[in-house]
Amino acid sequence: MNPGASTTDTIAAIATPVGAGGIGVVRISGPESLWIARRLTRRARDPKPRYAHLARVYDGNNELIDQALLLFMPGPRSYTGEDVAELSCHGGPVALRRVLDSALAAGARPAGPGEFTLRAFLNGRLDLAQAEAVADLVAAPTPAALAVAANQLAGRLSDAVGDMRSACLDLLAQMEAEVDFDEDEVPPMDRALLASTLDSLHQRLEDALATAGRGIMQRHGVRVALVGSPNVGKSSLMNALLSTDRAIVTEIPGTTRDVLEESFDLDGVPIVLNDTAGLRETRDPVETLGVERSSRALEGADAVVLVLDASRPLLGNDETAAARVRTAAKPTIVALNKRDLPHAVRAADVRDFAPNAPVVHTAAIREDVNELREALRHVIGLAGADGGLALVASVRHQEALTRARDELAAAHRAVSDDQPSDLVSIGVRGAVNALGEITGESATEDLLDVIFSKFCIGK
Ligand SMILES: Nc1nc2c(ncn2[C@@H]2O[C@H](COP(=O)(O)OP(=O)(O)OP(=O)(O)O)[C@@H](O)[C@H]2O)c(=O)[nH]1
Ligand SMILES: [Mg+2]
Repeated sequence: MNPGASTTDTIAAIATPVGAGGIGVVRISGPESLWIARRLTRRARDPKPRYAHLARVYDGNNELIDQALLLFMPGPRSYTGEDVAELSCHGGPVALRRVLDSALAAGARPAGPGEFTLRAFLNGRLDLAQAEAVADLVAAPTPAALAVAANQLAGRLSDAVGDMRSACLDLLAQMEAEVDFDEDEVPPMDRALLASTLDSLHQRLEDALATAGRGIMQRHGVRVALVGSPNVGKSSLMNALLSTDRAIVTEIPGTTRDVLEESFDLDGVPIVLNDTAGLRETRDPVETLGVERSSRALEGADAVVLVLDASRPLLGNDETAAARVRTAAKPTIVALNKRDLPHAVRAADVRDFAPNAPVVHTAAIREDVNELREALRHVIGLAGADGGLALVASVRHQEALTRARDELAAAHRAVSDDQPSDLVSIGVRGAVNALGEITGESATEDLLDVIFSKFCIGK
């Protein structure tokens, strides 16, 4: 897909997921879409705009393919801003493929990933942050992530960014007038007022950025690996956290051979749990492979739970597992499991296992994992965080806002150092550009390519 491509051609795609479904939609957008839709449905007259017409759909050889609802939405008041025709067919993959092929034979070309939404952006129907929200909405892993995406699509982030950008543009206009005209034509800006305006913009950026950590976690999830020596209860803890019997549990050490992965929702943040094979020296070739995979899971994790069996004295394998966890240097929680049994290990005994890591007590067998949940909230920064809806939920937006904030800080320093307005304006212009990357005013073709290539086809 080339974001710079003209939007004068007509694109078509199956907009619903692959497989059989109640309904499957073929979407067509561009100047030829009305003509193509009429051709496919053999309609003598134009369909009424935004009206569902029952229609038979034929291929190029006049063979009946399906019966569908035809919906025609003329531009510019359509999703893409162009003429859009949608055929809601019976959702069988063969029928849909044939309807699409017929649209292509009639002159459309296959749409690239995200190309409908790209056109919506290029035609000014959505700004870039809203276009990204479309993909996030589709992919939202939890209700909290969905709420952030829905609000972003509704323009919550765009409005905030747009406000800050236009405040910066106002400042720039005043400063440029000051540089271009004599003092008697344009009086110089009040420096104290300029400094306080920059201050308040800086604060608004800080406030937005303060929501980014939580927002990004809600969008991507947090990967947590359960590691430890064999038989300590890693798989049982996984099951307890998920409240299911996902992992096989037996009293035989070395039960888990492969890394298991499953998600659960912790305060709206998707936690991707990895249960791993117990770490120990072994000659069993299958177990050896499992232990290697455990190490990779440890490396790939955002946080680690080091699981120990508190009902028996610590063993060499526990020390080895702890050493690996220390080397991985990830945020860590130590779980002393099997607290329902008489304990042989206390929190003080394992202080050196993972210095500074919180130590919690669990009894996976009784689903007693509240302390672990609470420690997870703290370790990933959920505890104490403002539970409100995050404004910022992507690393791209976080980076652009950070740049805008730093540019404004530079502008503020220039004011404090009594620098002339043209030097102050460099930082303000930098902030305008950084903010415009979020909403798209200053987005390059390469950036658009990166963003839209992540979309699914048909969106
Ligand atoms: N009493 C008690 N037993 C537990 C607890 N958690 C796990 N167990 C028992 O400990 C044994 C091992 O549990 P698993 O969950 O398979 O341990 P694991 O760490 O996944 O073991 P590997 O996969 O072999 O590394 C099983 O017999 C469990 O029933 C607990 O909290 N209390
Ligand atoms: Mg296991």
